[in-house]
Amino acid sequence: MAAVGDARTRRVAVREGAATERDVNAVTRADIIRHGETPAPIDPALVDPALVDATLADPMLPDPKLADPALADPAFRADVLAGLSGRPRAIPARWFYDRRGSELFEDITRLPEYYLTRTERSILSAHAADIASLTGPGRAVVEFGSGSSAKTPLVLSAVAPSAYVPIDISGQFLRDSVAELERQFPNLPIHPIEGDFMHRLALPSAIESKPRLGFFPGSTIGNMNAPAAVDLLRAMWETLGAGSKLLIGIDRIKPASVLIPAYDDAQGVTAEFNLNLLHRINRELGGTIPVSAFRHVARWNDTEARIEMHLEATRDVSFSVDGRSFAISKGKTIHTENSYKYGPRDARLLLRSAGWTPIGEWTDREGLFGLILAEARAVPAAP
Ligand code: AVJ
Repeated sequence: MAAVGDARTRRVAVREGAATERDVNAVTRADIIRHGETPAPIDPALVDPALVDATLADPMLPDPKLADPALADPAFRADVLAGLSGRPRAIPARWFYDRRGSELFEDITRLPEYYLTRTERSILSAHAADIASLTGPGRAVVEFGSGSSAKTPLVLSAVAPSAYVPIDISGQFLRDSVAELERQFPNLPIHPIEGDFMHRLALPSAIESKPRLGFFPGSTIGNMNAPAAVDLLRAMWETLGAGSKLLIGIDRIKPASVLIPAYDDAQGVTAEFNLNLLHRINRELGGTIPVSAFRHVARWNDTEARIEMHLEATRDVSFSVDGRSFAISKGKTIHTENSYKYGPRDARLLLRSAGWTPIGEWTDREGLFGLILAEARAVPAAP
Protein backbone atom coordinates (compact mmCIF):
# COMPACT_ATOMS: atom_id res chain seq x y z
CA MET A 1 0.00 0.00 0.00
CA ALA A 2 1.20 3.45 -0.80
CA ALA A 3 2.57 5.31 2.13
CA VAL A 4 0.64 8.38 1.15
CA GLY A 5 1.57 11.72 2.59
CA ASP A 6 4.20 10.75 5.12
CA ALA A 7 5.48 14.14 6.10
CA ARG A 8 8.89 12.84 7.06
CA THR A 9 9.35 10.93 3.85
CA ARG A 10 8.31 14.03 2.00
CA ARG A 11 10.94 16.07 3.77
CA VAL A 12 13.59 13.63 2.66
CA ALA A 13 12.29 13.73 -0.89
CA VAL A 14 12.24 17.50 -0.92
CA ARG A 15 15.75 17.76 0.39
CA GLU A 16 17.15 15.30 -2.14
CA GLY A 17 15.06 16.68 -4.96
CA ALA A 18 16.36 20.18 -4.37
CA ALA A 19 19.86 19.26 -5.48
CA THR A 20 18.97 17.82 -8.86
CA GLU A 21 16.08 19.16 -10.86
CA ARG A 22 15.61 16.42 -13.40
CA ASP A 23 14.30 16.75 -16.90
CA VAL A 24 11.12 14.71 -16.92
CA ASN A 25 12.06 13.20 -20.27
CA ALA A 26 15.65 12.37 -19.42
CA VAL A 27 14.85 8.99 -18.00
CA THR A 28 17.55 6.57 -17.11
CA ARG A 29 17.15 3.30 -15.30
CA ALA A 30 16.09 3.83 -11.67
CA ASP A 31 15.89 7.57 -12.06
CA ILE A 32 12.81 8.81 -10.33
CA ILE A 33 10.59 11.17 -12.23
CA ARG A 34 8.88 13.69 -10.02
CA HIS A 35 5.76 15.47 -11.00
CA GLY A 36 2.13 15.85 -10.40
CA GLU A 37 1.39 17.55 -7.14
CA THR A 38 4.73 18.61 -5.68
CA PRO A 39 5.20 17.39 -2.13
CA ALA A 40 4.51 19.91 0.61
CA PRO A 41 6.10 23.31 -0.03
CA ILE A 42 8.75 22.95 2.61
CA ASP A 43 11.83 25.08 2.14
CA PRO A 44 14.67 22.52 1.91
CA ALA A 45 16.92 25.03 3.65
CA LEU A 46 14.71 24.65 6.72
CA VAL A 47 15.25 20.94 6.90
CA ASP A 48 18.07 20.00 9.16
CA PRO A 49 19.84 16.90 7.74
CA ALA A 50 20.44 15.66 11.26
CA LEU A 51 16.72 15.72 11.85
CA VAL A 52 16.06 13.78 8.66
CA ASP A 53 18.56 11.09 9.53
CA ALA A 54 17.36 10.78 13.12
CA THR A 55 13.82 10.52 11.86
CA LEU A 56 14.70 7.72 9.47
CA ALA A 57 16.57 5.88 12.17
CA ASP A 58 13.75 6.05 14.68
CA PRO A 59 10.50 7.66 13.63
CA MET A 60 9.02 7.25 17.12
CA LEU A 61 11.72 9.35 18.73
CA PRO A 62 10.12 12.35 20.44
CA ASP A 63 12.47 14.83 18.82
CA PRO A 64 11.10 18.21 19.95
CA LYS A 65 11.69 19.65 16.49
CA LEU A 66 9.33 17.07 15.03
CA ALA A 67 6.54 18.33 17.27
CA ASP A 68 7.04 21.81 15.85
CA PRO A 69 3.90 22.31 13.78
CA ALA A 70 5.82 24.77 11.61
CA LEU A 71 7.75 21.79 10.23
CA ALA A 72 4.67 19.64 9.71
CA ASP A 73 3.10 18.87 6.36
CA PRO A 74 0.70 21.79 5.77
CA ALA A 75 -1.83 19.52 4.07
CA PHE A 76 -1.85 17.22 7.11
CA ARG A 77 -2.35 20.18 9.45
CA ALA A 78 -5.16 21.59 7.29
CA ASP A 79 -6.98 18.24 7.04
CA VAL A 80 -6.71 17.60 10.79
CA LEU A 81 -7.85 21.07 11.86
CA ALA A 82 -10.76 21.06 9.38
CA GLY A 83 -11.61 17.45 10.26
CA LEU A 84 -11.81 18.10 13.99
CA SER A 85 -13.82 21.29 13.45
CA GLY A 86 -16.39 19.73 11.08
CA ARG A 87 -19.50 17.74 12.02
CA PRO A 88 -19.35 14.82 11.75
CA ARG A 89 -15.66 14.88 12.65
CA ALA A 90 -13.62 13.14 9.96
CA ILE A 91 -9.96 12.92 8.95
CA PRO A 92 -8.97 11.43 5.56
CA ALA A 93 -7.59 7.89 5.70
CA ARG A 94 -4.48 8.85 3.69
CA TRP A 95 -2.93 10.25 6.89
CA PHE A 96 -2.72 6.80 8.48
CA TYR A 97 0.45 6.10 6.54
CA ASP A 98 3.36 7.64 8.36
CA ARG A 99 6.22 5.23 8.91
CA ARG A 100 4.60 3.59 11.94
CA GLY A 101 1.23 3.45 10.19
CA SER A 102 2.77 1.82 7.11
CA GLU A 103 4.41 -0.80 9.33
CA LEU A 104 1.13 -1.45 11.12
CA PHE A 105 -0.65 -1.80 7.78
CA GLU A 106 1.93 -4.41 6.72
CA ASP A 107 1.11 -6.26 9.97
CA ILE A 108 -2.60 -6.02 9.18
CA THR A 109 -2.05 -7.72 5.82
CA ARG A 110 -0.68 -10.76 7.67
CA LEU A 111 -3.55 -11.07 10.18
CA PRO A 112 -5.70 -14.22 10.01
CA GLU A 113 -8.88 -12.07 9.91
CA TYR A 114 -7.63 -9.77 7.13
CA TYR A 115 -8.42 -12.01 4.17
CA LEU A 116 -7.91 -9.32 1.46
CA THR A 117 -4.15 -9.43 0.80
CA ARG A 118 -3.75 -13.16 0.99
CA THR A 119 -6.84 -13.81 -1.13
CA GLU A 120 -5.79 -11.36 -3.84
CA ARG A 121 -2.33 -12.93 -3.99
CA SER A 122 -3.77 -16.41 -4.33
CA ILE A 123 -6.12 -15.28 -7.12
CA LEU A 124 -3.17 -13.67 -8.93
CA SER A 125 -1.02 -16.76 -8.75
CA ALA A 126 -3.80 -19.25 -9.49
CA HIS A 127 -4.87 -17.36 -12.64
CA ALA A 128 -1.57 -15.90 -13.82
CA ALA A 129 -1.63 -17.78 -17.14
CA ASP A 130 -5.22 -16.78 -17.86
CA ILE A 131 -4.52 -13.15 -17.00
CA ALA A 132 -1.41 -13.17 -19.20
CA SER A 133 -3.29 -14.56 -22.18
CA LEU A 134 -5.84 -11.73 -21.93
CA THR A 135 -3.29 -8.93 -21.46
CA GLY A 136 -0.83 -10.22 -24.05
CA PRO A 137 2.97 -9.84 -23.70
CA GLY A 138 5.12 -6.74 -24.07
CA ARG A 139 3.03 -4.28 -22.11
CA ALA A 140 4.49 -1.59 -19.87
CA VAL A 141 3.04 -2.33 -16.43
CA VAL A 142 2.07 0.91 -14.66
CA GLU A 143 1.36 0.38 -10.96
CA PHE A 144 -0.69 3.01 -9.13
CA GLY A 145 0.38 3.51 -5.52
CA SER A 146 3.03 0.84 -5.77
CA GLY A 147 4.05 1.27 -2.13
CA SER A 148 6.23 -1.63 -1.12
CA SER A 149 5.31 -3.40 -4.41
CA ALA A 150 4.48 -6.63 -2.58
CA LYS A 151 2.27 -8.10 -5.31
CA THR A 152 4.27 -6.76 -8.21
CA PRO A 153 6.53 -9.80 -8.78
CA LEU A 154 3.45 -11.99 -9.27
CA VAL A 155 2.21 -9.78 -12.08
CA LEU A 156 5.61 -9.09 -13.64
CA SER A 157 6.46 -12.78 -13.85
CA ALA A 158 3.03 -13.56 -15.30
CA VAL A 159 2.60 -11.01 -18.10
CA ALA A 160 6.07 -10.80 -19.74
CA PRO A 161 6.15 -6.99 -19.54
CA SER A 162 8.41 -4.69 -21.61
CA ALA A 163 8.82 -2.15 -18.78
CA TYR A 164 7.63 -1.39 -15.27
CA VAL A 165 6.47 2.06 -14.10
CA PRO A 166 5.74 2.24 -10.36
CA ILE A 167 3.93 5.41 -9.27
CA ASP A 168 3.97 6.42 -5.62
CA ILE A 169 3.82 9.62 -3.62
CA SER A 170 6.59 8.33 -1.35
CA GLY A 171 10.06 8.52 -2.90
CA GLN A 172 11.48 6.39 -0.10
CA PHE A 173 9.12 3.50 -0.85
CA LEU A 174 9.94 3.83 -4.56
CA ARG A 175 13.69 3.66 -4.03
CA ASP A 176 13.44 0.61 -1.77
CA SER A 177 11.07 -1.35 -3.96
CA VAL A 178 12.83 -0.46 -7.23
CA ALA A 179 16.15 -1.68 -5.84
CA GLU A 180 14.57 -4.99 -4.89
CA LEU A 181 12.76 -5.44 -8.21
CA GLU A 182 15.93 -4.67 -10.18
CA ARG A 183 17.52 -7.64 -8.45
CA GLN A 184 14.59 -9.89 -9.26
CA PHE A 185 14.07 -8.67 -12.84
CA PRO A 186 17.53 -7.61 -14.06
CA ASN A 187 16.45 -7.23 -17.71
CA LEU A 188 13.31 -5.22 -17.11
CA PRO A 189 13.51 -1.44 -17.66
CA ILE A 190 12.05 0.30 -14.60
CA HIS A 191 10.90 3.93 -14.73
CA PRO A 192 9.64 5.08 -11.33
CA ILE A 193 7.45 8.16 -10.99
CA GLU A 194 7.15 10.01 -7.71
CA GLY A 195 3.77 11.65 -7.91
CA ASP A 196 0.10 11.66 -7.02
CA PHE A 197 -1.83 9.21 -9.17
CA MET A 198 -5.11 10.90 -8.27
CA HIS A 199 -4.31 13.28 -11.12
CA ARG A 200 -3.45 12.62 -14.74
CA LEU A 201 0.29 12.02 -15.07
CA ALA A 202 2.64 12.13 -18.03
CA LEU A 203 4.19 8.70 -18.55
CA PRO A 204 7.92 8.37 -19.24
CA SER A 205 8.77 8.91 -22.91
CA ALA A 206 10.59 5.56 -22.86
CA ILE A 207 7.24 3.74 -22.82
CA GLU A 208 5.48 6.06 -25.25
CA SER A 209 5.23 3.47 -28.01
CA LYS A 210 4.38 0.55 -25.73
CA PRO A 211 0.93 -0.78 -24.91
CA ARG A 212 0.10 -0.35 -21.22
CA LEU A 213 -1.29 -2.43 -18.43
CA GLY A 214 -2.36 -0.52 -15.32
CA PHE A 215 -2.17 -2.41 -12.03
CA PHE A 216 -4.17 -1.23 -9.02
CA PRO A 217 -4.30 -4.00 -6.42
CA GLY A 218 -5.35 -4.21 -2.78
CA SER A 219 -8.84 -2.71 -3.10
CA THR A 220 -7.35 0.72 -2.52
CA ILE A 221 -10.25 1.98 -4.68
CA GLY A 222 -12.41 1.05 -1.65
CA ASN A 223 -11.22 4.12 0.25
CA MET A 224 -13.12 6.35 -2.18
CA ASN A 225 -16.83 7.01 -2.50
CA ALA A 226 -18.36 6.37 -5.92
CA PRO A 227 -17.80 9.83 -7.47
CA ALA A 228 -14.19 9.95 -6.27
CA ALA A 229 -13.60 6.38 -7.46
CA VAL A 230 -14.94 7.23 -10.93
CA ASP A 231 -12.78 10.37 -11.05
CA LEU A 232 -9.72 8.30 -10.18
CA LEU A 233 -10.51 5.58 -12.73
CA ARG A 234 -11.00 8.26 -15.38
CA ALA A 235 -7.68 9.87 -14.46
CA MET A 236 -6.08 6.43 -14.91
CA TRP A 237 -7.79 6.12 -18.30
CA GLU A 238 -6.34 9.50 -19.32
CA THR A 239 -2.89 8.61 -18.00
CA LEU A 240 -2.78 5.22 -19.75
CA GLY A 241 -4.72 6.05 -22.93
CA ALA A 242 -7.16 4.21 -25.22
CA GLY A 243 -6.29 0.56 -25.81
CA SER A 244 -4.72 0.20 -22.39
CA LYS A 245 -5.77 -2.44 -19.90
CA LEU A 246 -6.25 -2.23 -16.16
CA LEU A 247 -5.94 -5.05 -13.62
CA ILE A 248 -7.73 -3.97 -10.47
CA GLY A 249 -8.45 -5.68 -7.14
CA ILE A 250 -11.81 -4.87 -5.55
CA ASP A 251 -13.05 -6.32 -2.26
CA ARG A 252 -16.53 -7.80 -2.30
CA ILE A 253 -19.63 -7.35 -0.15
CA LYS A 254 -19.94 -10.23 2.29
CA PRO A 255 -21.53 -10.92 5.67
CA ALA A 256 -20.69 -8.44 8.43
CA SER A 257 -19.58 -11.43 10.49
CA VAL A 258 -16.58 -11.72 8.14
CA LEU A 259 -16.06 -8.02 7.41
CA ILE A 260 -16.06 -6.69 10.98
CA PRO A 261 -13.28 -8.96 12.31
CA ALA A 262 -11.15 -8.05 9.26
CA TYR A 263 -11.25 -4.45 10.52
CA ASP A 264 -11.33 -5.24 14.26
CA ASP A 265 -8.90 -8.10 14.77
CA ALA A 266 -8.44 -10.08 17.96
CA GLN A 267 -4.83 -8.93 18.41
CA GLY A 268 -5.78 -5.26 18.23
CA VAL A 269 -3.42 -4.42 15.37
CA THR A 270 -6.11 -2.54 13.45
CA ALA A 271 -7.02 -0.65 16.63
CA GLU A 272 -3.38 0.37 16.97
CA PHE A 273 -3.29 1.38 13.30
CA ASN A 274 -6.35 3.59 13.82
CA LEU A 275 -5.12 5.07 17.12
CA ASN A 276 -1.70 5.78 15.57
CA LEU A 277 -3.39 8.65 13.73
CA LEU A 278 -3.88 10.39 17.09
CA HIS A 279 -0.27 9.69 18.07
CA ARG A 280 0.81 11.11 14.72
CA ILE A 281 -1.22 14.28 15.34
CA ASN A 282 0.42 14.62 18.76
CA ARG A 283 3.90 13.99 17.30
CA GLU A 284 3.75 16.16 14.24
CA LEU A 285 1.20 18.85 15.05
CA GLY A 286 2.02 19.45 18.69
CA GLY A 287 -1.24 17.80 19.77
CA THR A 288 -2.23 17.03 23.37
CA ILE A 289 -4.82 14.36 22.55
CA PRO A 290 -5.25 11.84 25.40
CA VAL A 291 -5.02 8.80 23.13
CA SER A 292 -6.05 6.36 25.90
CA ALA A 293 -9.43 8.14 26.05
CA PHE A 294 -10.25 6.85 22.54
CA ARG A 295 -11.22 3.43 21.33
CA HIS A 296 -11.19 1.85 17.88
CA VAL A 297 -14.60 1.16 16.34
CA ALA A 298 -15.29 -0.74 13.08
CA ARG A 299 -18.87 -0.66 11.74
CA TRP A 300 -20.56 -2.09 8.69
CA ASN A 301 -22.76 0.56 7.05
CA ASP A 302 -25.05 -1.56 4.91
CA THR A 303 -26.80 1.35 3.19
CA GLU A 304 -23.50 2.71 1.93
CA ALA A 305 -21.94 -0.77 1.53
CA ARG A 306 -18.87 0.23 3.45
CA ILE A 307 -16.84 -0.57 6.52
CA GLU A 308 -16.31 2.55 8.59
CA MET A 309 -13.54 3.03 11.08
CA HIS A 310 -13.99 5.55 13.85
CA LEU A 311 -12.18 6.69 16.97
CA GLU A 312 -14.69 7.02 19.78
CA ALA A 313 -14.17 9.15 22.89
CA THR A 314 -14.71 6.95 25.96
CA ARG A 315 -15.12 10.07 28.15
CA ASP A 316 -15.49 13.80 27.63
CA VAL A 317 -12.12 15.06 26.38
CA SER A 318 -10.56 18.38 25.55
CA PHE A 319 -7.19 18.97 23.96
CA SER A 320 -5.34 21.23 21.59
CA VAL A 321 -3.75 20.75 18.19
CA ASP A 322 -1.42 23.35 16.72
CA GLY A 323 -2.57 25.73 19.48
CA ARG A 324 -6.27 25.31 18.73
CA SER A 325 -8.68 23.91 21.33
CA PHE A 326 -11.08 21.07 20.72
CA ALA A 327 -13.61 19.20 22.87
CA ILE A 328 -15.25 15.86 22.14
CA SER A 329 -18.06 14.45 24.32
CA LYS A 330 -18.13 10.86 25.48
CA GLY A 331 -19.52 8.55 22.78
CA LYS A 332 -18.79 10.93 19.86
CA THR A 333 -16.42 9.77 17.15
CA ILE A 334 -13.84 10.90 14.64
CA HIS A 335 -14.52 9.09 11.35
CA THR A 336 -11.15 7.94 10.01
CA GLU A 337 -11.79 5.56 7.12
CA ASN A 338 -14.30 4.15 4.68
CA SER A 339 -13.68 0.87 2.94
CA TYR A 340 -16.33 0.38 0.26
CA LYS A 341 -17.23 -3.13 -0.83
CA TYR A 342 -18.70 -4.07 -4.20
CA GLY A 343 -20.84 -6.87 -5.53
CA PRO A 344 -19.55 -8.26 -8.86
CA ARG A 345 -22.07 -6.23 -10.89
CA ASP A 346 -21.41 -3.07 -8.85
CA ALA A 347 -17.70 -3.37 -9.54
CA ARG A 348 -18.20 -3.78 -13.29
CA LEU A 349 -20.62 -0.83 -13.38
CA LEU A 350 -18.10 1.30 -11.53
CA LEU A 351 -15.44 0.48 -14.13
CA ARG A 352 -17.77 1.09 -17.08
CA SER A 353 -18.77 4.44 -15.58
CA ALA A 354 -15.17 5.52 -16.05
CA GLY A 355 -14.74 4.14 -19.59
CA TRP A 356 -13.22 0.79 -18.62
CA THR A 357 -14.83 -2.28 -20.20
CA PRO A 358 -14.40 -5.44 -18.10
CA ILE A 359 -12.92 -8.28 -20.18
CA GLY A 360 -11.96 -10.77 -17.49
CA GLU A 361 -12.73 -11.48 -13.87
CA TRP A 362 -11.35 -13.86 -11.28
CA THR A 363 -12.21 -14.67 -7.71
CA ASP A 364 -11.39 -17.18 -4.98
CA ARG A 365 -13.42 -20.26 -4.10
CA GLU A 366 -15.49 -18.35 -1.53
CA GLY A 367 -15.94 -15.24 -3.69
CA LEU A 368 -14.33 -13.01 -1.08
CA PHE A 369 -12.35 -10.78 -3.42
CA GLY A 370 -12.55 -9.84 -7.10
CA LEU A 371 -9.76 -9.25 -9.59
CA ILE A 372 -10.98 -7.60 -12.78
CA LEU A 373 -9.22 -6.95 -16.07
CA ALA A 374 -10.71 -4.06 -18.04
CA GLU A 375 -9.93 -2.37 -21.31
CA ALA A 376 -9.90 1.38 -22.07
CA ARG A 377 -12.41 1.73 -24.86
CA ALA A 378 -14.33 4.77 -25.91
CA VAL A 379 -17.81 4.55 -24.39
CA PRO A 380 -19.93 2.78 -27.04
CA ALA A 381 -22.92 4.58 -28.49
CA ALA A 382 -26.31 3.36 -27.34
CA PRO A 383 -27.73 0.61 -29.60
C1 AVJ B 1 -5.51 -0.26 2.03
C2 AVJ B 1 -7.64 0.78 1.86
C3 AVJ B 1 -7.33 -1.45 1.11
O1 AVJ B 1 -9.60 -0.74 3.42
O2 AVJ B 1 -8.87 -2.76 3.69
C4 AVJ B 1 -7.03 -2.07 6.43
C5 AVJ B 1 -6.92 -0.20 4.65
N1 AVJ B 1 -7.79 -0.16 7.00
N2 AVJ B 1 -7.47 -2.15 7.68
C6 AVJ B 1 -8.68 -1.56 3.55
C7 AVJ B 1 -7.24 -0.81 5.99
C8 AVJ B 1 -7.92 -0.99 8.03
C9 AVJ B 1 -7.24 -1.08 3.48
N3 AVJ B 1 -6.93 -0.49 2.14
